[in-house]
Amino acid sequence: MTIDDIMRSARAHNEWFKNSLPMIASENITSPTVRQLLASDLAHRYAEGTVGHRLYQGVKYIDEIEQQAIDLACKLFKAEHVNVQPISGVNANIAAFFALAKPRERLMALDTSHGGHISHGTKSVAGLCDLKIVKHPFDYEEMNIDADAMVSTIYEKEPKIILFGASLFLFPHPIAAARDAAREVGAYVVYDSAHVLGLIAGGQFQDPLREGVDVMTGSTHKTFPGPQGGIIFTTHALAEAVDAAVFPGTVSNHHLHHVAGLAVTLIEMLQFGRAYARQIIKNAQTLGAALYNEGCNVLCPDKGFTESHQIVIDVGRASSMAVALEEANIIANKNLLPWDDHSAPENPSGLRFGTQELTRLGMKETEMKVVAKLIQRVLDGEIPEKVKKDVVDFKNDYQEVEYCFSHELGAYQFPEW
Ligand code: DSN
Repeated sequence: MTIDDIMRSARAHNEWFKNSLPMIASENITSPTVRQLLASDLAHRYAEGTVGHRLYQGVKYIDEIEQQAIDLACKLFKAEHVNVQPISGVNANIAAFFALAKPRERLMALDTSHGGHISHGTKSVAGLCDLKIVKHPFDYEEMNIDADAMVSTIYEKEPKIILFGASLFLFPHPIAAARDAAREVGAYVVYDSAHVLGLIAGGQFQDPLREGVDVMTGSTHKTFPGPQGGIIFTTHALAEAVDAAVFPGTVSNHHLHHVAGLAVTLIEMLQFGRAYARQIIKNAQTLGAALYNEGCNVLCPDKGFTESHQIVIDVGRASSMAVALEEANIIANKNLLPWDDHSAPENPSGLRFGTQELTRLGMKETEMKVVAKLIQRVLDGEIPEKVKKDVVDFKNDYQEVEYCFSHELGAYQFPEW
């Protein structure tokens, strides 16, 4: 392997995505300004500690940037306290669980087969913290937590943390229904906003901090279109415990170039977040309806398919379909559905699509109908290579990042390359 080989692969990747429809629901694309910051000297530095209380010298500008990011996040999310140091959403969850629960206490969370993230289960963060899992009761028809059964389970099992949020996340979760029971059993309410942080920022999904959560964790690169990273929001009362669980608890050095990129994305979202989030959801609902009208088994037709950035189709053989879509340059993922055989997660029946990145590239309802047709042709068995030609032609008109201030760089272009 030479440097040229690596550069060739990276260029090939950029070229592929330039000509593709990226629809993985957990991804997004950053603005040109953020991409410049990601390549800045900030990427090389250490700033262990908190603003004004660092262990190393050389951080006077880093302190300015991190304080700006904190202030902007507090303003955008109307939060009492924010920590911008977790380097991923999983890291944010580790810190939150570490701060709030002791080993062998109970975490009430969604099962992965019901859409829960892997870090909500014993194979990952919950296991690492030695937490005992209590599953949220799940309503297959509603594709949501069964609120009444949840309240009974809270009284019966007395979890220490009641966790909301998911990776397969179509509708807002019943936070308010859990609040009184949580108080009575002494549980903390935590919301993992990783997927929907950008929708919350734009005021278009539920508002967990107003609905009564104690802690909201998130990742900064899904519907929130920033650099990859994590974030934690909490109350003044829990601030010290959460900050200590981040540093020195679970992070040594945070990623300073990402913090700068996050600050810029927060400014972008203060300006454009409402319009962006609204369009993401409109696009998801339009895509769901268009696919449904084409004959696809899109989940939850009676509920308008979705209130988030995601739609899910039950296709039966999702693994081969996801590969066929990829051959047509439509990038999506197979997804376990509640009624699938959980012992064979590699052969699920669902396909999950997110509209947040195509929306960021300027697509609206008209374009979603075209995208639905392209997806449907592949699902109907047309040769992917044939569909790919039309995908490439169509994508050619969507090469700039919208909902931001600068357009000097194309979405897939790097100036130094
Ligand atoms: N696994 C990611 C997703 O696609 O939902 C979240 O980390």
